[in-house]
Amino acid sequence: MQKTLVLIKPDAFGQNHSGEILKIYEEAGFKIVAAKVMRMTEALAAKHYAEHIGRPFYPALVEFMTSAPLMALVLAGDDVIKKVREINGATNPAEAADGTIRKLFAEDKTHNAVHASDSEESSAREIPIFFSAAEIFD
Ligand code: 3AN
Repeated sequence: MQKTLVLIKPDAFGQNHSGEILKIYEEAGFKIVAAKVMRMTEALAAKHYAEHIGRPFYPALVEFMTSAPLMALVLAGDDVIKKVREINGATNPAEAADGTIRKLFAEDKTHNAVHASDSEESSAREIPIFFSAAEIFD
């Protein structure tokens, strides 16, 4: 079964939207095979967002992602990587389609409620940053 890493970011988690967000993923047919509440450190952010180090938005991104707890998840299901990206909506909430999580809960390109892996390569890289094999029940 295909797997993807999802983060319910500090904005959506702190505003108590995680229940609604989990419901959206579950109703779409995906299984939660790992979950934890945690606070991202700067070192973890540098690993997870390695491709963005040096970009103008990187400092604000790290400041936000380390500012408060988040919920990390692994979701499993058919075509879960692509489908969860569709359910999440565009990175910029102003461009996110109606009914997407970012349309519902995101404020701007930094405070955008959720993250999901964008490819099989990304999910294989990202999942072990957050979860050990023993924490994943697939
Ligand atoms: P996505 O999360 O939609 O895959 P990425 O991987 O391009 O987007 O970017 C990772 C994160 O970096 C985004 N979720 C967002 O929080 C932040 N980000 C990306 N582009 C910008 C930008 N132009 N301005 C501010 N933050 C950005």
